Amino acid sequence: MFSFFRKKPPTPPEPAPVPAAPAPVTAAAPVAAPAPTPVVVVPAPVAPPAAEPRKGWLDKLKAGLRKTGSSIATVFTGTQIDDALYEELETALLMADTGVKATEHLLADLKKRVKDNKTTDPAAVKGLLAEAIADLLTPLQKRLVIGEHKPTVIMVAGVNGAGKTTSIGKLTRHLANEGATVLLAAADTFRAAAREQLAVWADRNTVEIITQEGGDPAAVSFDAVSAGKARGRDVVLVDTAGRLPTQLHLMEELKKIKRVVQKADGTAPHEVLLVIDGNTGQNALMQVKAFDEALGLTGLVITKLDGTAKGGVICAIAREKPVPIYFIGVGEKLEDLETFDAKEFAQALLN
Ligand SMILES: Nc1nc2c(ncn2[C@@H]2O[C@H](COP(=O)(O)OP(=O)(O)OP(=O)(O)O)[C@@H](O)[C@H]2O)c(=O)[nH]1
Ligand SMILES: [Mg+2]
Repeated sequence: MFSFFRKKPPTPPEPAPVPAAPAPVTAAAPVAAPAPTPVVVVPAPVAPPAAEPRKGWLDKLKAGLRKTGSSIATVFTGTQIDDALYEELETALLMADTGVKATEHLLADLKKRVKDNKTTDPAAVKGLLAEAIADLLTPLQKRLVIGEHKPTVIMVAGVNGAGKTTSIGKLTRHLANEGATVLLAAADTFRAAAREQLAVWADRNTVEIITQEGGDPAAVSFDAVSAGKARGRDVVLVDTAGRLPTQLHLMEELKKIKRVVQKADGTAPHEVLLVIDGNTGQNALMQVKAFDEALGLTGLVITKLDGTAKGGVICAIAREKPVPIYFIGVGEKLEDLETFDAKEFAQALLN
């Protein structure tokens, strides 16, 4: 069983039919009075999507991580479990961006498992390693919850090109498909294309975008959260411009967005997500630490694990800065965003 996100409590459906779709993009800043947009809110269906899409997605993840998998697999092709095997494994894990601390942890854990199981066959050690990795990653496995607050305000940050807007687009479509009304704040006011990029993903009936070309990102976010509250939307997603943690003035701007969102809704933001390009290697851990210090992260989205990403950095995050991973991206299509499953990921990493 699998659900993309959890929704609670479900909103009772309105019987009114949806009329012809209005223009998908609402440029409204500052926000006017609550718009009587006739939107039918359907409770999230409990039934999970068919297993097939997830299988296709898993195949992409496995293909992306194959290089890591095959270099780790060669470690277990010998006939003995000895120091040389552990040394080779240490190298393979470090090369996969696992980092020193997580690698040390995994080796110690693995040795214990080998001893406890009285394992003598190197091939069986690979299975034990998969279990050790899955156990390390399990604390990161968490579902995004929608519906505890109305709207649930989700702020999204990350370095340039990490995949923020694409991931927001995919998430928006998933939410809209399940009947949630979504309001997007295009707080990336630097690029005119950012709004159009979001609009492409927007579902005609259930998604609106608040934007202001060249405006202040914090003001746009404030307007969006106010509008989300006034219009009774389920989710407000705030897309921010990419920035490096070393660009201190831009990090200050992010903090300001968060403060201003809080002003619009005392309980918001309910989620602060960091989007990380899976190819970033060990630098990903630094990004988690820096953005967490500035914003207090509640979750991560790891993208581009379909490319040349090595995947081990997720173990480093689990060991050194455990922030839940809500979603993983393995491509540019809607179905290429999926929930994170520790066991599945461990197996994909060692396939
Ligand atoms: N292969 C692959 N490409 C991705 C994935 N996610 C995003 N991309 C691509 O990465 C590029 C950057 O994505 P954006 O969503 O624009 O990134 P962003 O973080 O919003 O970028 P800025 O707003 O400029 O900081 C685009 O070409 C996306 O199609 C993924 O999971 N896999
Ligand atoms: Mg963007």
